[in-house]
Amino acid sequence: SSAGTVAAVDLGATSGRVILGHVDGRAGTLALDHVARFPNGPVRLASGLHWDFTGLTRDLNAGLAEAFRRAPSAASIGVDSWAVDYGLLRGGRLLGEPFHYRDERNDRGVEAVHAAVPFDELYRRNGLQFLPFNTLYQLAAERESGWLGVADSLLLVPDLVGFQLTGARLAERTNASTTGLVGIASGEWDDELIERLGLPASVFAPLVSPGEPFGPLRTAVAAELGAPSGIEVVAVGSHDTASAVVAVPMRAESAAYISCGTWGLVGVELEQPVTTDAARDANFTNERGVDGRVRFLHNVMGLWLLSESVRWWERDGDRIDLSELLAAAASVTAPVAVFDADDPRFLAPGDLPGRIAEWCAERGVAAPANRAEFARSIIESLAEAFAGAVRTASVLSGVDVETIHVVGGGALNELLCRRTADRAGIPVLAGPVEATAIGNVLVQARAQGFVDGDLEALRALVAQAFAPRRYEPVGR
Ligand code: LRH
Repeated sequence: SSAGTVAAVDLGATSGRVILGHVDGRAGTLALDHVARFPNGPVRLASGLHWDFTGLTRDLNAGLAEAFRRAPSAASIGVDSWAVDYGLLRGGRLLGEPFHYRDERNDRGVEAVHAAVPFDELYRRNGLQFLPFNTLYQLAAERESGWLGVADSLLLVPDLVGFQLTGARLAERTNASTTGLVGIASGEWDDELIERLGLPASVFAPLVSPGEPFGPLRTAVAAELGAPSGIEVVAVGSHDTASAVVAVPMRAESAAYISCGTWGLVGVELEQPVTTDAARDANFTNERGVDGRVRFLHNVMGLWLLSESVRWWERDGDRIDLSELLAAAASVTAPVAVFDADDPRFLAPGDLPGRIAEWCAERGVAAPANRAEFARSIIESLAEAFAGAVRTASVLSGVDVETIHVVGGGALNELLCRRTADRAGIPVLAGPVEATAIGNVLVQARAQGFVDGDLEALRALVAQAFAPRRYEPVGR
């Protein structure tokens, strides 16, 4: 191994970022340089809730240009974002702004898909938990719009960014696994399923695995960005959660992880999928990880519950200081409602405090009385859902969980980490916060030969560079 620098583009719900990663495999060091941060919120158009992909492209190109000014010898670029969303193209031209998965069009799609292929069978084929926004349901809704018939290609968002940068049409495997259209056993597009759902097989791009080349930059792009000569885009775990799991400093035989940002992805890493009836009924997913590992996990609603509540409270121009709100939540002494964080009513943007109050009213439970109590109720409900999902993951997979790793923004939330440890009765190791960017960087660094080894070797590097913070469980 040697040393070098790579650029990670991470498109999250709270922001998009360009981050440089400096990796020295011989010295065993890893450092991040945050180059650019830009908004990545959805935009509501007449047709529904969409990405602002055009604005995003402008901002991320500016971020990459700045990255190359700082690191003129950067070796590669890797792109990750949240799962399931895609753009449609014809002749290389994007057919409108991609839909955002929180758009409400999916319900019709679910019915149509399950009428054609019952969920039991889907689960046996693709191993995915039921989430109403999985790409296959979005596409069933899309079919009605007519645009799917016009498109000649479909690219998931990180692949769409890769296409803009390189002109290559490829589908990175970890993210492709979240479409519901990749066979769990084959790891390839499930052409029979695609046909039964009435989808055009020709729109799906060839699959590539993390670490494989995606392509060199288009000449015009390289010039515009002032890119180092010879720089290429490398496929990473382009599903953000796949990249995050790479950077969990865990021993997978005895650990669970919670990749906690907008979502709380709670599970374990396995060598083989678990698609038993019990796993299906518990709504556990088998997403494809880096190096062919399986991310056996459940989606818990996550910090969205808090951020969207804050957004609601701020809608009239109020400004809320998040750390003050969390401090107030930590000092609430009255018992607060613990609601079902998995309830689908919390998925769509809007009045989340109102929906939490409605959930409580339906059950005759006292609703939180002020913002501090709402925040506490959200944290307690998340901690309870996290603890429950860790127990279920352990039972279903046979992994004897001795530690719970919390990575992502949630690792900064002390109250959440502490209450998760308490409610699970298992120590929590918090950090790194930047797991997704680190996983993106490390897979590129390995492809460039800056580090060697399997995921365990990469995780050892992470543990050394970002020592986790430990929370011991104290009563429930
Ligand atoms: C987290 C995430 C998650 C998906 C959801 C759509 O950012 O990628 O793994 O289920 O977004």
